[in-house]
Amino acid sequence: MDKQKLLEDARKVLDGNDLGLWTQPAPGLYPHQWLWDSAFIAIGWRHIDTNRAKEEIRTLLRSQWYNGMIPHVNFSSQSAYHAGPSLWKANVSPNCPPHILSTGISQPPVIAEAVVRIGEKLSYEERKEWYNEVYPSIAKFHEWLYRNRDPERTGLVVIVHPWETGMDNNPPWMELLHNYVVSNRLWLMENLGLTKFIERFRKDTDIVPAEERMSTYDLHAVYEIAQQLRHLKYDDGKILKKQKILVQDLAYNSILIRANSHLAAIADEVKRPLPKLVKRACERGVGSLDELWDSEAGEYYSKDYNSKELIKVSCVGSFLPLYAGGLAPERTKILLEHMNDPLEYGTDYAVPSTPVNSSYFKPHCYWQGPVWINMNWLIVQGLKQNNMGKEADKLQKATLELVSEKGMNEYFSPLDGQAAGAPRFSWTAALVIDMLQ
Ligand code: 9WN
Repeated sequence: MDKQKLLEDARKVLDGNDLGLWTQPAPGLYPHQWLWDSAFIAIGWRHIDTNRAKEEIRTLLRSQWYNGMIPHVNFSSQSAYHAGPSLWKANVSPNCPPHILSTGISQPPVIAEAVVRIGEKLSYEERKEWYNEVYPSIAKFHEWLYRNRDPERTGLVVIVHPWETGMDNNPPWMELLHNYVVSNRLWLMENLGLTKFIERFRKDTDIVPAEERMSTYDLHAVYEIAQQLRHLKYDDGKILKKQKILVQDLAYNSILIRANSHLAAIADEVKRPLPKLVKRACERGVGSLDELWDSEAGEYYSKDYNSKELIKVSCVGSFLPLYAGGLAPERTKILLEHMNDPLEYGTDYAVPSTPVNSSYFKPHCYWQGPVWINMNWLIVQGLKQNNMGKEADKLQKATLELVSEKGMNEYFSPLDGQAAGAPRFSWTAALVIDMLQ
């Protein structure tokens, strides 16, 4: 692997997608600012220019709603996108500031991680200034999550839309989606055989082949859920009472638990109090995930908030408790066995987003099989913090080799490494830069 060339290629992708105050994830397909993309992207930018990395986060924080929510997409008005402002009409919510054009949902809270990583590159004084600047918004965001999305104070927040997970068509969510009739319109579309016809009007498949994206049925189900949330004016209280598809999502909560530790470290450095609910979440730490552990399967799962049942369908999110914090060594060992088992996640190119023995597995289809570089990055951090340094190094090296061989794509087949999705994908480039340092 030619590390210098890889670094230069990654740098070119970031430069090419840089729009000054923020970075588009991929030209054409994703022309706006996404929450977790920008956090990962800032983790790359910090090695090139810390001011530019800060700007990425500042732009994101400027899209914050009055109630603390940071939206999953911050729209730049001009560019066409398949699920743009007219789907969301976010200003039906009194919480959406009038100058903001955004979606009405959020995405995994990787922001505190990015803020701390940028902080590592600054002098003590600069870091304090940086932390003082961003702390109030991030604390407000985490507080919103616990106040509005965990009203029963279970320690696990509820996710209300598959796009909030960032892993759009991941199997546990699709399992729920297929078990409920999302709407009559969708039922008719499927049963009158209209799906094929409707497929012609998709915008995303003009750019990426249809077999690498969500199915038309699933995509329309996802649009329908967005419309249902819009009708409820994005009021979390009403959403948690009325919606059928609500999940205490494993990956989301794992990321949030790690983010809380970062937030606590920031608060400590700038001598500010943590919001009470966040402090409580910090005390619970990875222990909150215990109720998602299924000892029989030796696996963590997401939970259906309405039925209170675990959704016993595996996806790459199963490994994110490693990222959340220090797990009991027996659990880490069991998770690694799943990761290395050739019948599950032990593919030639690691780590697949869905295990090969799952009925959902499709090697090129989005979050139902392909390897994603952000997932590998999160798992590498998780392995490191669980004293699995050798395994972390191995996965990091394999990840860099994969991108070096196949390109800066959005995702890759776990069977033969074939590149798929959008080319010149920003977080692939940013996290490659980070791993190369
Ligand atoms: C919907 C931008 C985003 C990522 C998500 C990824 C994909 C959007 C889409 O692109 O989702 O949010 O249009 O398919 O699944 O993780 O943040 O890169």
